[in-house]
Amino acid sequence: MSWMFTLGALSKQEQFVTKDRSTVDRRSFLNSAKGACAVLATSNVLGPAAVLVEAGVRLTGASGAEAAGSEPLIAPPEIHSENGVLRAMITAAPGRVQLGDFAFPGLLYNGSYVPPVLRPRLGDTMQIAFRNQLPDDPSNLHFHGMSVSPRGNSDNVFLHVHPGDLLEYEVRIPADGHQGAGFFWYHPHAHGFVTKQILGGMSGGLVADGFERIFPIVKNLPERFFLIKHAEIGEGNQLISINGQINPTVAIRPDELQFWRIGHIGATLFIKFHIEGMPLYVLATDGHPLSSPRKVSEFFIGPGERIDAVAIGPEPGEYAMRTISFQNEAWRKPEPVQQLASIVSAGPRSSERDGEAEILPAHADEAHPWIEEARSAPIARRRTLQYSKTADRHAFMIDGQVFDDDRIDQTIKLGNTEEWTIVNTDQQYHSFHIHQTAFLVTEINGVSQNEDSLRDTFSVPPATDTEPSMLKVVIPFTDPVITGRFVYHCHAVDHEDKGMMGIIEVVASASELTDEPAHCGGAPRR
Ligand SMILES: [Cu+2]
Repeated sequence: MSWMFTLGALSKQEQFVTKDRSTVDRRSFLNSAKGACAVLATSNVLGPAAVLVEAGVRLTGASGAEAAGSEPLIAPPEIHSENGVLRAMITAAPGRVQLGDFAFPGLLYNGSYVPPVLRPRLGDTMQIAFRNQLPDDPSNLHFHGMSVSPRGNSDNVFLHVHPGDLLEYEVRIPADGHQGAGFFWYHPHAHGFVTKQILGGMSGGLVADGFERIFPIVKNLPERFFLIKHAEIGEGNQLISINGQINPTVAIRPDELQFWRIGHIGATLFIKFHIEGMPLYVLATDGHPLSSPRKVSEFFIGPGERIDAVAIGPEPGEYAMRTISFQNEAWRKPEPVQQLASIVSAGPRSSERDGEAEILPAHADEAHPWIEEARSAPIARRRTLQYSKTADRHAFMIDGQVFDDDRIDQTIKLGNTEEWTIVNTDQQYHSFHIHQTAFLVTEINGVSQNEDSLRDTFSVPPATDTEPSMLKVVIPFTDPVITGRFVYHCHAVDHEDKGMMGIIEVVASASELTDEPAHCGGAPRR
């Protein structure tokens, strides 16, 4: 499983374990200790909930005695559908963002760093009026992970909404196609402007409701969103927030079951994290159910990836959700450890539920034939994509080319299932994401994977000094609703903006090759 990769875990010598049990990458610690404003992680100075950052950067969030229990995790606002229609107005505009002690000029949906979670049901239509009030840049909406039409004013990333314009999206969510109930998200997709806009705050959650029909165990459980974003705070450092909060407190009772929906809806950062002393029971990846829950204690989550899981309230106490430092880009030091949240287990013990003994034997109730189809379909064609970059890191390429919105890179016949191999020649993580369809991960660096769920985004490990890395996926292009033109790309969106994206066209027949403008089309109106 990608989020369980062995990422070359830090060796004992590379770790520096402080008295308060926080484990800090030694190099980061030493770098931090060198600086004049270094914050030393000793139990005398910082409470267990403190955030360790590098020299020159202020300690953000709560510190010291006031660290634990600083601010309860907030629930994002939600918009539900009524009578089969989800109506929303989303306006993109500049606005100020405050994350703990750190403030910056953001780019926001509806004035909020945590805009509404859209909650349609299968069979519904989303009617979303999108207004671009950004001063300079085009934008648009993409519904990440949804198996919906890429055409017209549906999930069409080739539409650009220019400043001052409004576009009315209408996205029909089929009840009888591949789209299932699960956790997705929305964000801008105007090539060249995506990083700036997502980093500014433009992204939100999207749930196709009905997951309790797949896993009845989540029915009536308290549902919590963990919407992960990150902001650049200077000197290459990132500040990770959850629901726009720095190190919020998550309350749970001992033995209580909660349904956690963890989504990385940020721009570029690959994150490894764990909760000290507390596993999670994963039910779905990228909105696609596993056949049965899987107990996991460490997660790797790249930009765009999601995890649905059940949490069980541990014995009373405080449990830190923290990043684990790891080497991503070969040429720069790892990100320092950051505390993401404090899980506080307290209150009367929950006696209604049976904990792990109840969760582990659960099975997905609705058969999920899509993964079976991906496993058993004959491979109609094999393709290889090679990821690379220029030495100055200004251009990121697939097969030696940067994105061109006038070029179709792959033409595919509807109904085919293909095997794609992504070869990463670059010594950093990239990811593979394709619109409109999920895929099955079958092999990583020559090791076959026994995946129990589909993905729509998957992190591709860095190349070594001597060898590229390699990801193999099986992609079913079998749902008629996806006929049309869409894209695949690295979801570290700075790489996408710099060219690491290609265009695919799924054709039902020769006569259906083009029935719409390739880009900047549609009918935006003022
Ligand atoms: Cu990338």
